[in-house]
Amino acid sequence: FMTRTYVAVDIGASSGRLMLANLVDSKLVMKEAHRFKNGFIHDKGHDRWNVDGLIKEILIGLSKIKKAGYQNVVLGIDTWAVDYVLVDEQGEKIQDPISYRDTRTQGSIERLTTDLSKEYIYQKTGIQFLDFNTLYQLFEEDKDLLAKTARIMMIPDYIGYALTGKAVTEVTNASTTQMLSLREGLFDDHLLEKVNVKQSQFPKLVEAGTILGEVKSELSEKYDLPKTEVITVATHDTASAVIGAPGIGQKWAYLSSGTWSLIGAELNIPENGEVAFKQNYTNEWGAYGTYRFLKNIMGLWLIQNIKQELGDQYSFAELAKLAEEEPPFQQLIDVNDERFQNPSNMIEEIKKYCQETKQKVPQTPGELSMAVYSNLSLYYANELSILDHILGYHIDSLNIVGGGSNVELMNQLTATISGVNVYAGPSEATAIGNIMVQMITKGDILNVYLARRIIANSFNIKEFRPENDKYPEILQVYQRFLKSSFERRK
Ligand code: LFR
Repeated sequence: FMTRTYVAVDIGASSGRLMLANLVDSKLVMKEAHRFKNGFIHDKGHDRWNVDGLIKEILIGLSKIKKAGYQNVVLGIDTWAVDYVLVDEQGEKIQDPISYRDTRTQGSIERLTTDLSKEYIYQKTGIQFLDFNTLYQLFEEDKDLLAKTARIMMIPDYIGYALTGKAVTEVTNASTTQMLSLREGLFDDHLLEKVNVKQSQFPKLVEAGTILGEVKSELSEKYDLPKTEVITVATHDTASAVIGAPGIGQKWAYLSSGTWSLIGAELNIPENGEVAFKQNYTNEWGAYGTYRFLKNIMGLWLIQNIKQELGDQYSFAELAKLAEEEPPFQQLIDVNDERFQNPSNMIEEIKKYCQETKQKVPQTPGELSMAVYSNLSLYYANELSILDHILGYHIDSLNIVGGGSNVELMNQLTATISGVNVYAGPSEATAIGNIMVQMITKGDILNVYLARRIIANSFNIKEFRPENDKYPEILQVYQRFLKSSFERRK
């Protein structure tokens, strides 16, 4: 028995892909149909995404799928969060969207919260304070452009609109704007007013797992596409990744490891109390009424930049191999320090950081990679203990998904330092979660619980157990270090 064919369009900050999927005898079978690069470019004073280019790549991918013999597909789109496209009365994009890494929002949190307290915003929204949240981006937006704006569309919603002509605002991604009210489930008027936008500028809110519509016939004809039905999935990539995590263990946490590392737990009720606020945990909305209680960690962004600055002479796998030849924990780095968000040169920034903190300066590609991997692992282990503290129970396993789950060195270090079993894989969890929501919407799978069982049975998930007493004390040392680092940052 084989189901119909599904396509996941999954676009991250550094690359995008179209994955083809079927259920064959209750196993999920996936293959890549098309892959392309993504990245922001500096244009007209800002770092911007080439969203038209991304749409073009999707159309190219779909026409390849048709050529491979598929006449009929279902499709879902997910991308990174917080960024948006301004659309005018005629339904045209006003400008290329500005990237969340653009410097325009530096200091915006402070500026916006002079008369609206952080506590108030957190109580309302339950969303972590990141200076790139849509709230602060809109606060810094060009007022003339906003006045011309008929609709504000989040990136994946805009792509869906460009393909089908239908506009919606999907909630998992909308929650990352930091403008949705937890209590009402709608955009909060007070916050909208603060940034000069109106409820009516957002297309209607929909849950993940709703049918959007068919790809426009003019596009189908021009690009020779299969008949394509678009479903609004969990359009925030991290929300899709959480659905795509197999959920192994009793009290499991996930780590979606890509450009960002998102670590946290899936909750049925939001946790926006004082400790969560102080620890800057977020309650992003998940599919099917869940909350993604998590924290953003700078993630493989550090390695992606190092790789690029080394002229791409090493692959990620080669960098991991070189790192393995170096001893871990040669220096402690607060990987979430803002200075690593968009430095002009990552390698130099890391070296400077080590000089300023009077630590050994990593020099070779292996030393630099090990510095990043070992500090990311430490940061993960630290967050697991914070999660235990906030949630009031012990997390007993960590499901690492995404590209970073291929780095065995980090999986093992994380297990050893945290004392928790790590289950690594699938690395394509985001595309898988995207597909699963489509399959549930079309009735090929009953619910998320079964979807996760199918995922666990379809992919090779590796277990990493803690190696006892290998690095005694290192986590405590790191915790003290982070504490003093936070104090410095304040
Ligand atoms: C990961 C991610 C994170 C979000 C960041 C910016 O790709 O979506 O969840 O905080 O990108 O949008």
